[in-house]
Amino acid sequence: MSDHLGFPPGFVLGAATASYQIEGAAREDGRGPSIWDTYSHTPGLVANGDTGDVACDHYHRYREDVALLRGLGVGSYRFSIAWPRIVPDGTGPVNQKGLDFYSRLVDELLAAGIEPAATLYHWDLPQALETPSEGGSAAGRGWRVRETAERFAEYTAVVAEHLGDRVPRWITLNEPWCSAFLGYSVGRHAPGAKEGRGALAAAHHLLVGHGLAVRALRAAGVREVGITLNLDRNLPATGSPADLAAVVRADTQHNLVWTEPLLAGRYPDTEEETWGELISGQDFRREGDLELISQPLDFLGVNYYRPVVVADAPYRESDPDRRVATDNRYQEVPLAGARRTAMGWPVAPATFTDLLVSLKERYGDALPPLHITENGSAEEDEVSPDGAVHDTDRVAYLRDHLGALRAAMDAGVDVRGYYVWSLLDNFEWAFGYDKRFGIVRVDYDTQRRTPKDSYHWYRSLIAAQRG
Ligand code: IFM
Repeated sequence: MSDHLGFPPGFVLGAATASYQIEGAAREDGRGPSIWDTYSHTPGLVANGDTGDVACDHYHRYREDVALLRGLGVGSYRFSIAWPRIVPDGTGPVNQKGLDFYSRLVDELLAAGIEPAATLYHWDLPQALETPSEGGSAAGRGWRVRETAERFAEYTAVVAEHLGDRVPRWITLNEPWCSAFLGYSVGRHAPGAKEGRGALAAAHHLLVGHGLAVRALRAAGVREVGITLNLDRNLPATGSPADLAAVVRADTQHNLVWTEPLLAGRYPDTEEETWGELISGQDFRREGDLELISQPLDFLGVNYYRPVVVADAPYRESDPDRRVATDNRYQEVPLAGARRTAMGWPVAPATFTDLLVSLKERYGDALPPLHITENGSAEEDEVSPDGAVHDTDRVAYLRDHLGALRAAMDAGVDVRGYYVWSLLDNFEWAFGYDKRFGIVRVDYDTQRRTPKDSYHWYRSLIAAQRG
């Protein structure tokens, strides 16, 4: 059942996870609380009241999980580091036990012949940076304030000093769109705020934090530095001028707000959109910020799952705070004829090729090499009487998206690696444990891991690629 897509030699085939989604051990070995602990423990915010307290218990079972990675044959494993394990209060004393955990994980990976790829921020902000703890030295207010970006750089420097010699690939932020807009505008992610302007400030401070972290990583002499964005391929619902304009709004808020400052050193300003105006002149902008944000990168991480079909929606100009809210800018409608995953997301692999090619067309030589840092699907998995999980839809999804990636490379896009999301079923944020993205099933009652058919398929693909 193997496919051979003929990726160039050295192309990385990997798998990805993130700290809060798999680690558990939320109150162990000095880890401080994060905004996701607070959010998930607030009744009504996460499906079934699920939390990351135990998750996949990876903190204790990391050796077993690295053995699964070794069995898979991946060249690289992307994991994230929980900031509150390293600096429990967001600023101040460093927790050696937290550093030791990641050090053990990295050594285990290296011993298995797997390159570690570390993400520094996959959404688990120390709670003290959102709301200061009594007697603590953090100012609070999360990414709304610049201080959080500065604390992020300090934490980055600590981690880089301890792991920089053994971890070759570093990702500063994962999907800052989610942190800024789901976290501070829509309220569907921690810290659950619903503020227009708060989201704008958060977006800018996340980018400043990225820039400061790049500097810290360079100072530590690490090999490769990048950032991961979740970029959308937005399609118009109809050819009407209103829907086409809505696509521009969607592209601007979802993609260009990040790619323009990072790759072109400016905020977007299109005929339809006024982000430059929204952001410039705000008191949180400082001279030199765009130079800091647009420092050269070794790679750009792209997470891709699905296209978004965009229809015009009433655009209420009256309330400036609501101008940045996603639901005030366009409306998503179903993609006719497409299968939907368990997330309700349409499956349309060719749009992956189109997104990657469009990035190359827009940025040309200013586009760094790409790593696909996440791609995968949640499916309604069932355990068969034989104990196996025959996840044929996920296999098809992965095969078709890897094919679409290959097509983009054939069209001239420089892509260096691909990480499947995810190695394990895990805590899918506001959806709790209901949505399963893993190529390995996790039974949350027993913590038993069962490789699904997709794991076996991916292993064959990797073996074929290695020749
Ligand atoms: O599970 C998430 C991950 O944390 C970030 N990217 C999207 C995935 C699936 O929703």
